[in-house]
Amino acid sequence: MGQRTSGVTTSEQVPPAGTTAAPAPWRAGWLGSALGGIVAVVLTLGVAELISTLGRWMGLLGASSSPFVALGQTFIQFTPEWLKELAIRTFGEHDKDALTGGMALTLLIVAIGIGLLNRRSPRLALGVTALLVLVAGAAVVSRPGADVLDLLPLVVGAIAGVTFLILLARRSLVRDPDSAPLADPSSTPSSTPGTGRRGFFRLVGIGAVIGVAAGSLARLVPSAAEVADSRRRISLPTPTDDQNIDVDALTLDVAGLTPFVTASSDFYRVDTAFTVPNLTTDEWSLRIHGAVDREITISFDDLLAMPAVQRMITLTCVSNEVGGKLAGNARWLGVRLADVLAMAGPQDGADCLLSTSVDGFTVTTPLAAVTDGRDALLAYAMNGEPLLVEHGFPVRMVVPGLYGYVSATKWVVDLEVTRFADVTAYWTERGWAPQAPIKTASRIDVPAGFAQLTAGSVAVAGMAWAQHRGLRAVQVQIDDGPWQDATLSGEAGIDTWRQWSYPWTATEPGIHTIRCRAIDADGTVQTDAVQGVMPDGSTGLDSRQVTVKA
Ligand SMILES: Nc1nc2c(c(=O)[nH]1)N[C@H]1C(S)=C(S)[C@@H](COP(=O)(O)O)O[C@H]1N2
Ligand SMILES: [Mo]
Repeated sequence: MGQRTSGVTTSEQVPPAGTTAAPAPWRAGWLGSALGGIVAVVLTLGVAELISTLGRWMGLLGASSSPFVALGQTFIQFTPEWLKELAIRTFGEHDKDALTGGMALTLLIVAIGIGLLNRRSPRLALGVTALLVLVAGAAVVSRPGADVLDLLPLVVGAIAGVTFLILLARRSLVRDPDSAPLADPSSTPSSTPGTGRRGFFRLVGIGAVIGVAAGSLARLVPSAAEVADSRRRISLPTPTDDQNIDVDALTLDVAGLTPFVTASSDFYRVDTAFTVPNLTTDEWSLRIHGAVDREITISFDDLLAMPAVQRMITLTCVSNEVGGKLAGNARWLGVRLADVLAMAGPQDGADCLLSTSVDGFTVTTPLAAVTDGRDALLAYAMNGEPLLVEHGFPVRMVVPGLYGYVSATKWVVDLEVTRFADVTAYWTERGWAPQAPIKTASRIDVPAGFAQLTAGSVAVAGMAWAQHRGLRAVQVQIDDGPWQDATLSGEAGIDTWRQWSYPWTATEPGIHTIRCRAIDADGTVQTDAVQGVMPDGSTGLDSRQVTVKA
């Protein structure tokens, strides 16, 4: 055996006896080996953490699929009560940090141990590693609610770590009496590129970078589990100002008609988010700046502490075709946008509110629409529950009377008071109109197109809206007959849609066309001029062709 010096400074060593002809093989020192072990563990846990985060984010894995979390929880579970109490007494609120620190220290010692073993006997190092992976795996699957799939992050992480250890051992080739050679002894390892001292430390560097990058990436993306937890923990304030709408009293009873209130899970969804932003209430804050007297930033708790307002408001997408389904009605609970803006003090000359979501989507809204007294809200709840993540959790904008792309910013984190002359927004940059009030619309829900009907009484029914103007009437026309008034459901307010129904006595067999149109509260009749959705919303009348059987 050649003389071993310790430390990373070791470079060339005396060749082991019996290999005199070959160039001197290099062998890592104690420090280098320990470092290798640490990097192997960092790599294993970093990769596992990233996969666990991605898996939870996609809803495929549970919280315990993170080996670190599973180990910590298992540790807590097996800690005797007296030790737990001691920890809480000693560290107080920081008892979890103390646990994390303790675990990190334990892992560090284990990592150094594996690194040193890998120097002397790679086989033994792999054996010990396998044992540790088994322990971690047992911790993962024994967590309540865990299943076998939750092992995936650990398994992939362990494969990365073990591969790393094997490669590392090959970089410090030495014929060791305790372990079989890992490479062909007749080769000249230290002269092969990628072996020897340089190769060893390059590999350690690469492993460290991958491990740390994977771990940080996992930290950057708060997992869906965390957001779900944040959502569960919210206790919603009781509205100080509520419309107290009796939904049943407003609802028409016609089979197949769209419900007056849209269930949150059925609400149409339109956004540019490939994956929904995951933002916890702790991470959320709203900055209000631009042409204001004082720039402010408010937290989620600040928002909850403000007077809470609950309003029924119907949202509509500009991309809704005539007769389309891109509209939904919900109870929104939140704070008046005007109240929040007033805290910052918008200055004269501004006419635009530029809002930005956490994923960079932008919206320009007329400042007047937010301050003219209508129920423009910063909403944090929908139908009595915190917003669903897809619908903007934790906070979104809702402005009655404007299409979503100019008003309804989800995951909103920034409000800038500005001028339309100075800014553009995501969709207005792509040719859609900067000013886009919702157009008066009506649609037929029943009967379905091309329905085969039995002669007699036929229920024709549907939805109509003219947000922030209100509806006066909905009318129905059969073929080229006169326009007849339909029955309107009760009115929750001028910002919500209404159901309508018309009892048609279908006597003549054959094909018939049913049309509908709405008249807004100003008396303006919905236009029959056909226009596509671009640039500011579709127009035209909805119609259905049906057959009355003989
Ligand atoms: N952050 C963000 N907010 C957004 C959008 C978006 O793409 N990103 N789309 C807007 C559009 S076009 C509409 S119609 C509404 C739809 O809201 P909903 O998905 O809750 O129904 O959200 C608006 N808010
Ligand atoms: Mo939209």
